[in-house]
Amino acid sequence: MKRYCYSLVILLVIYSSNLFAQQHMDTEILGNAESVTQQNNVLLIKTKEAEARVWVYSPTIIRVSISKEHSADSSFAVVKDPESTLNYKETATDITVSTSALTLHINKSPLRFDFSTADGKVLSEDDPRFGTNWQGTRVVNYRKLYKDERFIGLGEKTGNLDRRGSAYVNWNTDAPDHGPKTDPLYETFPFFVGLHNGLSYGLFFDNTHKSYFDFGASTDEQMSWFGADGGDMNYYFFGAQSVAQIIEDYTWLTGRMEMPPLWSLGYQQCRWSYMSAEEVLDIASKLREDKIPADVVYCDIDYMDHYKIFTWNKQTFPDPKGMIDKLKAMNFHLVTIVDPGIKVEDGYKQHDEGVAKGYFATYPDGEKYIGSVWPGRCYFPNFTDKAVRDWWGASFTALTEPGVEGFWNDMNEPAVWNQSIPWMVKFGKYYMPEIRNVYGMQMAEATYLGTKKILGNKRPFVLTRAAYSGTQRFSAVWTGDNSAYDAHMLLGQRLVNSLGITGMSLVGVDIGGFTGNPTPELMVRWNSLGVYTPMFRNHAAQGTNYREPWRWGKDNEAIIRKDIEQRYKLLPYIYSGYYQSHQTGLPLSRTLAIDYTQEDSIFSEHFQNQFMFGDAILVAPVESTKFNEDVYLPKGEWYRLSSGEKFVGGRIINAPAPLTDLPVFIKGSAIIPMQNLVQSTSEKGDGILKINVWYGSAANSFVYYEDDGSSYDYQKGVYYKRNISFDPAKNVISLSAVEGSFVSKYNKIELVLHGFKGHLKTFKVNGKDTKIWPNTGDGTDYSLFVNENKEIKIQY
Ligand code: NBV
Repeated sequence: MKRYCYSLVILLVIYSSNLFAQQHMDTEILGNAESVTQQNNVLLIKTKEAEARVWVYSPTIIRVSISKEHSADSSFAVVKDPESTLNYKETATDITVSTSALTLHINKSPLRFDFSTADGKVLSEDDPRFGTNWQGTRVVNYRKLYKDERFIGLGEKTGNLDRRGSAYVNWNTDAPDHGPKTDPLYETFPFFVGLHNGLSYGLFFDNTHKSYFDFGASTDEQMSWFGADGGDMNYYFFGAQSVAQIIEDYTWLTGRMEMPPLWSLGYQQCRWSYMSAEEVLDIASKLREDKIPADVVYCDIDYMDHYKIFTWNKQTFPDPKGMIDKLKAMNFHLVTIVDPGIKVEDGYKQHDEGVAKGYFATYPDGEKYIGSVWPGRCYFPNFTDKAVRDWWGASFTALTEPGVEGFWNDMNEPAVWNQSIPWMVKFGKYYMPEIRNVYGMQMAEATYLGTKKILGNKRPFVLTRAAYSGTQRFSAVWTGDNSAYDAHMLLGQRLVNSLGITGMSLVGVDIGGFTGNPTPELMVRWNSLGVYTPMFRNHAAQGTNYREPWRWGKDNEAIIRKDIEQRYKLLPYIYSGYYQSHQTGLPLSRTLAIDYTQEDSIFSEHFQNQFMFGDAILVAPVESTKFNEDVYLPKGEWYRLSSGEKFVGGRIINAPAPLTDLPVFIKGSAIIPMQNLVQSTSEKGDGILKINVWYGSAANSFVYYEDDGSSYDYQKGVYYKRNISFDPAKNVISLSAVEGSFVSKYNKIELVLHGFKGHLKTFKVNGKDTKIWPNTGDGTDYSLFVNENKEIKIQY
């Protein structure tokens, strides 16, 4: 018996140690370079275990991809091929790849990749001990962490602007009730910018699997690391020496937004849900009646028949075209929601077609995967397949025929009730873990390209909740289900600013907070911040108090109205800002880390929410319970927009911040085109474009851009563009000759000068003495009209 017991114990020990051996994963190292060859534009470096490939995309972008088994080289994010020639030198110990801007130094034994500027300043290096290695399918890259290194980026991530000491996971997640620290949220942007020693670099880890970024959070400050559950160590390294230029390079690689429809930049009124056509029309009429400028109303899920996508509820929305025609007559555009889940129901068009064509996600044995969402049991389209995207895109006729022009993609993480989709579920050739992070982006692509095709030459507006790098090519994003409290308002601003670093310019938050009920003060304050939010949408959850501007009493409504009016006055500037995003990728809302990277104060917790709205407007968000606020003004000259008071920057000021006056500052030498009030973007207005210039000691210029705001004709040269410049050294303001064939909707240009007191002498337009009149009694603001498409030179 005793012997029997002993052998049982021994057997158990052997069994459990086997179990351990099965569970234990060794760390596999990358090893040493054994062969180095060039194949066309790729440098191939083989080790015993793996292969590293190096491409030069441009003088400032080098790609490294390390894999044990490189599969087909495809990317959901990247739209460019390498455009520069590969230049490298090899010695017994090293390989050096160089461009005019960047040097990649590769150590052969062990294989390590270190980047520096062309003149030898170290930008970022592998951790010499660990570099890239694997644990099972998990691949990780360990990097040196510099003492003063800061990190910004990763898109929709909570926490501080400076991500040093924090760790994040990318795994697109429906995150209702998230707080200022929740991670992950809905979107994946595996791109960050590192800053140290006055230098900058960017790194885009193009891997769609669940991924991890650790900026010194867990490593006793020894190193930073990033990695993923599967796929390759495939990254693009950006070596430009400014954050703006790195963003430009990142969006060159992953694409830029097209010009958005002008109407989508106006005020948008939403709610889950306006329950009937009558209610939608009432909301629109009331906005007009109360003279709240607005352009958009939304239909959330309740417009559908049992939540079936591409249907209308016949009882509550009996005549969608009739309703939309009435909205159009009031200058409104309608946006409707669509979710990815297709109800399992025989006889429902999208169900029957999708089943017949095999367009839905399946278990490995081919059985269709079913998850429950709004409509009940649902199938999920495989948006990674072009045929499925085309089919999905073509289905939008059900919405476009009655006149819908905006398409809101929700629940596309994808979200299913109380469950996560099993790992074995297949979307075509991809298993769920590889595809989850791009599912929403692929849905947005299908929606954008499909509706663009149906609408002909009209720009659709697409808004998505889930996203991956490159989504800017197809869609706007919003930050999901936020909450009605102050810290969430500030968090939202950081999310918007951070999304800007990762190429997303058209970004919104639910103004007022989706869940919970804002106090009147919070509503007013958040609305005033909404003026300076790229997408300006008021939205609220089912069961919450109504949020429309008139629900807050006459006095508050008056403040809300005045703020929304300011948004409409700024539209010429805002639209030109989107032209910048379209051309260079620079976002409309910019963390101060873009323009004022080297000023330490901007990273402090107190000032990290401040941002530039376009080139020239600095906004300091303030909680609704505070009526003055410390604001850090970066180096330079600033004017408080509301009072004209001038400040010298590089210091903290205490700014009065009543609910009627969010602290907004204009940069000295700013050039800001504005218009007089209109009630919607469809209104013609009084035809006056007001070019505002604030006096400053530095020369400045601004590209004013205009087109029809609704078609793609701008891509054929039908736009109106001119460069406006201000040169205080020569006392000259000039407007270049108009470029492009579009006829501006403004037939008069009014030049409005601010803060020019003591700087004005004679006044000549193209050499001729011209009349100028004061706008204010104190001799600081002046106006004059100039009307010519040719170059205009104003000497003052
Ligand atoms: O469609 C209803 C809501 C929508 O209003 C919200 O903006 C989304 O983020 N949607 C989520 C589904 C609600 C699930 C509780």
